Amino acid sequence: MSYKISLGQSSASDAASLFQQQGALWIDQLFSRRFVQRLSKVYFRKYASLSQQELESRYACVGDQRYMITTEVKGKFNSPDLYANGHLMPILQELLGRHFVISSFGSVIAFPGAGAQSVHMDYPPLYEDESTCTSLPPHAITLVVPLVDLNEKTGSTSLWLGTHNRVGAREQLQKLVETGSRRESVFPSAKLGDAYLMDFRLTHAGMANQSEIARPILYIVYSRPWFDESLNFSEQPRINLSRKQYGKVPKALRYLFAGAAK
Ligand SMILES: O=C(O)CCC(=O)C(=O)O
Repeated sequence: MSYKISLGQSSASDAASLFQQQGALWIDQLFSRRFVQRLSKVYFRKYASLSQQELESRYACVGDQRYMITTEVKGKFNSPDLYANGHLMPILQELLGRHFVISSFGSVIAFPGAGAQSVHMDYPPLYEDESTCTSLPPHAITLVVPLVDLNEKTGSTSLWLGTHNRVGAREQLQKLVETGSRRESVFPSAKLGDAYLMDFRLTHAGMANQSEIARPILYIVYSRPWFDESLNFSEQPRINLSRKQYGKVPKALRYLFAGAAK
């Protein structure tokens, strides 16, 4: 079964139920290509030119030549078109309930020559018992917005569909870490404007960047309001939103940033 949808052909509840089955959803042209081109231009100017020393002192290294950068929520990045996309909000509401918030907001950049990332889940399981974890609805979902076209050269994200709700996925993950095999995974060849969602429990890994250009992806993690993601952020803030920029968030959407340090 495919995990890709086109807007206009799927209702929010169809999209949500496909996501629930697969643990991932690739949404064709969720954003306009032009909008993402603008984000990409700003991102490359501000972040892709940081020296290795700057990157290492400020941000987590999440693989070979791969860094997690908390991008400033400012200018084009401080836009409801990005963090409160009108097509996405109803899908997230179905999956995370009405009171979800933005848990973290940043990017992962893989520089040319970066090797494949080690296979992982984004967070340790909430409960020891695997069948408890797999029977629960999602508690956190990552929205990935590629800032270049993703393909086998630039490298996408390998996804093991269905692992978010499958008993046995923990054991499988251990084996994948040992073997490095990508055989049972799929990857979205997402074009600028496309986006994909991943359940926090999904097994996945960034692919190698075999191209000559840096490959950044923006991510926004949406979660239930009680979820605390701080384990992933020992080296940097989860969200970089100044008081001034918070003032630019429309009042009706400020609840999304309830967890941002201001
Ligand atoms: O680089 C990617 O495609 C995925 C990155 C990722 O999954 C992570 O850093 O947790």
